[in-house]
Amino acid sequence: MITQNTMDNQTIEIRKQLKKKLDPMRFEHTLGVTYTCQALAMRYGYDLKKAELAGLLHDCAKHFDDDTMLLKCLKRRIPVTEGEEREPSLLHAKLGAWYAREKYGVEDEEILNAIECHTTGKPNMTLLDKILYVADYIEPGRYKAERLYEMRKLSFIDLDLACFSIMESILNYLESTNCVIDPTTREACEDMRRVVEEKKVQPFPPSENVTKQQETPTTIKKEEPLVKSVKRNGKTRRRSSGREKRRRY
Ligand code: DGI
Ligand code: FE
Ligand code: FE
Repeated sequence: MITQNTMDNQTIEIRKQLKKKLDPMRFEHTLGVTYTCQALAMRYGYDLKKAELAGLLHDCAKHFDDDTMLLKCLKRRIPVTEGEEREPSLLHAKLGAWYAREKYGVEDEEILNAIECHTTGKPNMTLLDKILYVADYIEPGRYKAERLYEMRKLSFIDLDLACFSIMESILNYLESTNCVIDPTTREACEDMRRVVEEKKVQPFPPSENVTKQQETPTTIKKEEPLVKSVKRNGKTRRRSSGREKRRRY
């Protein structure tokens, strides 16, 4: 069932709490992600209330420093992977899901899972996982993310393709730096590549598409190539995005 009444007491209370805990920029980002989650939920036929809660709470543990996050995870027996131990900032997603359940009273597993995987993604992402992952990248307050204009437009045309393109672009960036890459970040990207490739091989005819939640790439008229190529020494190569700026605000 699609819930329409989203601005209820729970939402108002969560907003109040988050406004106190998060710094003003993070709070604004949170609201941006929330509205974008709801817009994508409208586009792809998902529950607006659940999309709202996922957006509101996705960064609710972002204000802790690395050591505090590690300690909190150990104390609460939240499993920490080797990648997370080396890059504890990734833990804000897992810890956020814990806070969403224990402190903000969210019981819905779909919402908690979406919060938990919002930074790295994961294989077999659900519709809400993808909505949150994409919204986090394209929300209106972002301005440093790579190919934002293109990604914002694509997100409302083909969510899978947008999700894959964002993952690929983040992975390219991470590979261009010396930072630790969690295996889940790579696995998520490879899985979305497979999903996008499979849709290309087995497209639904547009007439059968009306009941589907997402359009297939074959029904889309693209104005720009998604993967930009450059010619060098007579050979066509993919343009490296690794040198472009990391998304920060
Ligand atoms: O919390 P936000 O800043 O809104 O965004 P986020 O939760 O997506 O996480 C911030 C960064 O984490 C983002 O720039 C991409 C990065 N990231 C994703 N996977 C990995 C990663 N960073 C490292 N070091 N390793 C990863 O595997
Ligand atoms: Fe985050
Ligand atoms: Fe975020």
